[in-house]
Amino acid sequence: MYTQALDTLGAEAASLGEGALEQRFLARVDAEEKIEPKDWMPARYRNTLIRQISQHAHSEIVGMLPEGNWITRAPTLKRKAILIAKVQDEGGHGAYLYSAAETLGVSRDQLIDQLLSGKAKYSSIFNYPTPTWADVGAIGWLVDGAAIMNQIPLCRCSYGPYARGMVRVCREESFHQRQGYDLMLHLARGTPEQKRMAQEALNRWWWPALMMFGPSDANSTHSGDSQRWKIKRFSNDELRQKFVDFTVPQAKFLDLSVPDPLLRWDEAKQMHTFGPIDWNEFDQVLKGNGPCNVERLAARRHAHAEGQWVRDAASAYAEKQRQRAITQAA
Ligand code: FAQ
Repeated sequence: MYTQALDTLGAEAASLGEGALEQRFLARVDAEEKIEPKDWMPARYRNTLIRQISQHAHSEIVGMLPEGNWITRAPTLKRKAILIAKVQDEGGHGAYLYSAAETLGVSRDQLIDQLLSGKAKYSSIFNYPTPTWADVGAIGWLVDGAAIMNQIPLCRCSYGPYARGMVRVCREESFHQRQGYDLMLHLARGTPEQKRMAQEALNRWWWPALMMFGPSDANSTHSGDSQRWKIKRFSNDELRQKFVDFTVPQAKFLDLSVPDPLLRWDEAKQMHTFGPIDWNEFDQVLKGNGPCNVERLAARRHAHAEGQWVRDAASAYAEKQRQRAITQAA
């Protein structure tokens, strides 16, 4: 646990009032200094980070499930090895992110309880099903693609542990995106039936991928503070737009159609305009009514219960080591 009393300015920090501390904090953020766990930070900054980082961690962990569903049915040994590595990477990302959240004074057990009790949010995207092998390609291409677009700027986030964690996560996500695109390319250039599968997967994942970036800027409750504190460097709509502009040419190269009849290239603005997002669908998924919300939480609860013996064994071993150290020191 870290406390404000451990601020790197030591006694000087203790002598400053809340207002002066906040001013100093904002000046450090403006100067692009990283805020570290032991530094003074406003409670709202700390809570915003705990919220975002833990939601991000939960997303990585729940995000293992839709693709994990295909590990036993991957069509070749090579694809299976790639998929196992990718799903394992996502688990690793969750672990780094829980560690980053812990530096803010919250315990991993608390965070996991919040996920399993249904109190915590995780990304809407992982509440959609993966009925065909092409969905694995669409997730890598679109979902990891969207994740990279959102996470590259987080490498410059003002909070040091989160920013540093993101550097490695983004490198791995790039590999994930490439393998997804490669899979889609093989299907799109395969038999007519394979190409149809690829198109249907794009149809299923396009709009949920756009929703991943969060509500429109007008409805984003946290963006103002998060951008002021340089946690977020771009707004939800800015990142969504970048994603569309980046991904539409990739769909063209695959010779697949983006399922949006209103999608146009605006020559004057040098960007795509696109049709309205169904925010009602997004709200329903956030409320727990998406196609797979119940299934995803049930799978996590089952995995957690099945892992109880591992946690018990690790605790018993740690206790044995502690007792041994006491005996040896006596
Ligand atoms: N789903 O005010 P804002 C991945 C909530 S990782 C669910 O705009 P903020 C890797 C939001 O929490 C994917 N809830 O919020 C992978 C807030 O609720 P609250 C996850 C959402 O935080 C790939 C409320 O709406 N990535 O894909 C969503 O400023 C493949 C108001 O929203 C991250 O978590 C949503 N899509 O901006 C793994 C990145 N959007 O807390 C496996 C880090 C918004 O007030 C396979 N997070 N909400 O109850 C972020 O960048 C931000 O948190 C945003 C949302 C941009 C997601």
